[in-house]
Amino acid sequence: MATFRCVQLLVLAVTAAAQSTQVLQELSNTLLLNQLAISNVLAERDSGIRVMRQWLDELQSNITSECRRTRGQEELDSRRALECVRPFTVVHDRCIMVESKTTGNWGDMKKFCQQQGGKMVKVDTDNFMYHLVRFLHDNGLNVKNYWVGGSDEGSEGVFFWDDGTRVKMGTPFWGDGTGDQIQEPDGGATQNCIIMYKDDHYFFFDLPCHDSHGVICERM
Ligand SMILES: [Ca+2]
Ligand SMILES: [Ca+2]
Repeated sequence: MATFRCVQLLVLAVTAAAQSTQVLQELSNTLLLNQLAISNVLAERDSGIRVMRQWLDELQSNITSECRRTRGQEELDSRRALECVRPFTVVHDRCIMVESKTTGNWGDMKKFCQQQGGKMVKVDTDNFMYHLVRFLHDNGLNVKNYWVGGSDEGSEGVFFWDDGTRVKMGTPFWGDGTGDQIQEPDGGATQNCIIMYKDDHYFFFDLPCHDSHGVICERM
């Protein structure tokens, strides 16, 4: 009887031990799963942080280069403003003087610009031309025609600026007449000097160089 009781107790102990082992195994599995989940979360977090860091680096780099560009432009503007003193004034990064009171032929007005420490203006981009014409209107200077620094004197039909570069032809620089709709330049050998012509929105016209008009000068 005593032996049977011992066997019973042994069976119970073994069963209890087996149950404990299973519980431990289940706990271990749960722990492993949790570790895996945490690892995934950490990996995702690290990946997110990496992306954020890259994004912040790019943002910082963009801000730095934009600051440099703005600072450079401001320095250029203020240097230009310091250099560009009366009677000249800054028009779209160029140093300009518009003379509407003194008038003369193309050669006389070329000398006039030199006496002011500049030379006749070179209008070589449509952007600058737009701002120059706007400047004339904004400052009540749209009352005269103005000589500019281009001519085809000595090279009929081929216009050059003072510095030897070719004058761009066609639109948007040249006008097309005020009544005849003929594309300028149209004067052949009788018209060799370029003017910004008031009655055609200040587009270029070739006119006789001995005519008397105002001038736009530029300080380089
Ligand atoms: Ca000509
Ligand atoms: Ca003409």
